[in-house]
Amino acid sequence: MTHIRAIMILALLVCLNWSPGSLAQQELTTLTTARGYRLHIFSELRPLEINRIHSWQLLLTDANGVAVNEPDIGISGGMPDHDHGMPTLPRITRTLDNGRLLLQGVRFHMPGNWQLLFEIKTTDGNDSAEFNFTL
Ligand SMILES: [Cu+2]
Repeated sequence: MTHIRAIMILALLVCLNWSPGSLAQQELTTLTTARGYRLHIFSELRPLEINRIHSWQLLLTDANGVAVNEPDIGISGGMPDHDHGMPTLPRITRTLDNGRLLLQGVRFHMPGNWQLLFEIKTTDGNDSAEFNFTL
């Protein structure tokens, strides 16, 4: 009986895509609108804090979980409820040894609902993704 319960819990965790690593690294993901690619966000600041400038790492993977080669990603965003943008202009500055893109200059200057927009160009065409969160 306990075995069955353990297997059920394990199956549930697999369904939720849970792993100790992703939790510790605070990986956040969102799907792209056109191709359903997954954009993984790894924040170097965790939990996120108000007014702390920091970097994110981005990784784009296809439906098979394979990293998409050399995507060009532009970032914009702001607070839709307040009708203002971001206080900084975060930009991807380089590709890291682990294949992730380094996004520098991330800062959120007030609590509330934030929306980030990613314009994505790959060899497969143009795509986009939206990432919403509350601080
Ligand atoms: Cu605001």
